[in-house]
Amino acid sequence: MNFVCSERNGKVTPFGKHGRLHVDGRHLVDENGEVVALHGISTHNLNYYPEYVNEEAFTQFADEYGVDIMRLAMYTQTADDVPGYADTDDEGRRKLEELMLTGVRICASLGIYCIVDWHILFDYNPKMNEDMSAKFWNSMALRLRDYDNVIFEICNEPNMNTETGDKATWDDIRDYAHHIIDVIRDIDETKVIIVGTPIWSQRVDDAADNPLEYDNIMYTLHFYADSHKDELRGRMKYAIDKDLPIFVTEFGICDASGNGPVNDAETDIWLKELEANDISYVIWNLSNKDETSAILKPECDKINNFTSDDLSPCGERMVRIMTKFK
Ligand code: IDC
Repeated sequence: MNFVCSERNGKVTPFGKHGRLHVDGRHLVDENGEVVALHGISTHNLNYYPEYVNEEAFTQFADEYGVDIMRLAMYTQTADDVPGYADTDDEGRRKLEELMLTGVRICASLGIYCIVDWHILFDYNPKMNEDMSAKFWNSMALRLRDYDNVIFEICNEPNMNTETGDKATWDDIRDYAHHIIDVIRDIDETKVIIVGTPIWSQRVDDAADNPLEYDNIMYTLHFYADSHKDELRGRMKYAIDKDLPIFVTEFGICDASGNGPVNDAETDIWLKELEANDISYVIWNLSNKDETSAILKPECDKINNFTSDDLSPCGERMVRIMTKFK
């Protein structure tokens, strides 16, 4: 069974056009064997901003902006004083799973794709919450078996403990990925699974040197245009030359804090390279937080039916980027 809508209001949806996706060589490929690149928006922390997961908002993103993928970012540990999946209680976890499912169902009804994101950040090594992760992915794999529009992202950004300098290595991530991919594939063999890379998902070169042995796997690259430039693009090129399938599940047009100045020139260079290489990308973030990367102005308290007046400079840029693909 498949619960994803192929036609809406007399129009073929992105899912209707592409169907279930798989990975071939370094590309994401559709049911007709055509290479696909998806473009969309990431939520901020779902635990923090659950209200933006609503049908009207996602419908506007799909219909007006031409977004064909939404990323549902669920933090795994406390951030901004809001508990994550791993450090809340059972009731908190139940609610987060329901919210995730609501987001997936909305995307399915719109016929767009969506990423379920296990958003590690302060838990810098994915092994820190590995048991909880296995529990979450077992549940998601079971509950989302009939949703062919879903992609699983199993560890947002492995990184480092800035106090001790202890880093999550590619070997740690590989080890974790083997465990979690097996948990998922025991239930569902079809989902594309995206694996984070070391140093805030910037070391795609490490993954390219020693990729996982499974099919249908992609690797995360994240960039923030005002912080990450030629050096990171060099690592991307290295990985592309080694045929590594890359997915940019998060990028910012500002600096790596999610704040700071907008860097249009570097954003242009990045997006041109991604497009030339058919790499999918998703912009950070859907919220009205008082920070550059939020697509809504801080004074916008609406949760849908946004007008151009509600959009921040990042939101305006997002609309220009997304509507190109409409
Ligand atoms: C940032 C948010 C900010 C929040 C912070 C901690 O923009 O509001 O206070 O996280 O939760 C990432 C992360 C992403 C970050 C983003 C900007 O994946 O969670 O969001 N960023 O710092 N990697 C590089 C940058």
